[in-house]
Amino acid sequence: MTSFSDITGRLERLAIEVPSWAYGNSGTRFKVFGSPGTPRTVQEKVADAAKVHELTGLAPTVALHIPWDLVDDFKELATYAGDLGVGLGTINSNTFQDDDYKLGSLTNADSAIRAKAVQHNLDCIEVMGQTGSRDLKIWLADGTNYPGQADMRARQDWLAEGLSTIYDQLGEDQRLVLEYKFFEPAFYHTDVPDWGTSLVQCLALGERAVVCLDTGHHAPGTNIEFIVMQLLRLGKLGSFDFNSRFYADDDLIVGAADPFQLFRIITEVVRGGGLDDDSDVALMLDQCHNVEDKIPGQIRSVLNVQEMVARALLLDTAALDAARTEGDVLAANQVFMDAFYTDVRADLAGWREERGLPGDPMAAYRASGHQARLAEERVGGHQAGWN
Ligand code: AOS
Ligand code: ZN
Ligand code: ZN
Repeated sequence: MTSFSDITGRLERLAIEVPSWAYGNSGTRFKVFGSPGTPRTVQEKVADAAKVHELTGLAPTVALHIPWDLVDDFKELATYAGDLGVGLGTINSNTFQDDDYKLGSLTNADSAIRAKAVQHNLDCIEVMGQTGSRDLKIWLADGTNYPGQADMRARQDWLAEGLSTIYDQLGEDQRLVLEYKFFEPAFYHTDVPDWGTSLVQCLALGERAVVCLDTGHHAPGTNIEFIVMQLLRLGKLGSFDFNSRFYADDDLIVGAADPFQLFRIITEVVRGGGLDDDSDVALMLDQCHNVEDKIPGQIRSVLNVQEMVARALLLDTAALDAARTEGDVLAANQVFMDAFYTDVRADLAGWREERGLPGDPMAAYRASGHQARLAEERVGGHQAGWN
């Protein structure tokens, strides 16, 4: 039987990358509700991310989105981040907001637009050289809204061609992480809609091309933990974009909609070695905090992941294996559910305090008055743009 003290070593190494855009005003196509204290600059986003890490010890790196987070000097930004106790992480390219990309970017029928999208990703690789980032994450909004609108097969070939040009420019220690999404903003077909497409495109590129699994990017009812298992088994799970959803890609706080699904996903991550010392699976958040304050929203998120990791690490794998071997269905399910229902909150709080962290980071943030200070200092933050 595993006890909490048996798992603290692995908990200690848990690192969840936060996205810069989670700290900006975001929203839906219906409305972006600004909130006081919202960052107005990349530096302020990094400072907010550093506050999350300061109170939780869980979020040592910040993912950037280019061009949203463009600065004149990324080395200076990396130094600024380092002074605050965090590093710059994944670089997310953006070929979904330029008017040229209305009919696609890497899959556009116009070779000049495809070349422009490739160049943007090459520019992101330049940024990676300055930030020291390992991962270039590519998510494409590419797709169509109507049957007949485009040649889906030609688009796969163009995609492969563009990704190959990008991949060839990566450094030996860098990776191309290809994210899939089953729909939105395109509604008839998406050019990287599922893990199979991302996988085959990555296999064609090479060993440093891996899949990003965004937990909000599947049709309702999908067994996401099966995909996690399969990609880990193939050595092709590069990273997660954690969030939660009730309907589509809602980008809500991870674990808020379905903590049991998060637990099931994490158990497969643990089973597949994704939390081992030598694992290069990146755990990242990809969320928007439209109606809640962003820093506490991110604190809640990383705590939710930490809690499910603790529960998954407490899974009695010996008892589970024995029940499975005996074909004892109910016993195996009970062992699994016992781990899920284990309340680890008090143990986690005590362990945090032993390490000089607040036992309850959410309460600590609330009591700090930090949000009110930001609202006062960041005049105009309320209207700060999308990112
Ligand atoms: C879009 O739905 C994807 O999840 C992207 O990973 C991400 O949201 C985008 O790059 C930032 O908005
Ligand atoms: Zn994502
Ligand atoms: Zn998404």
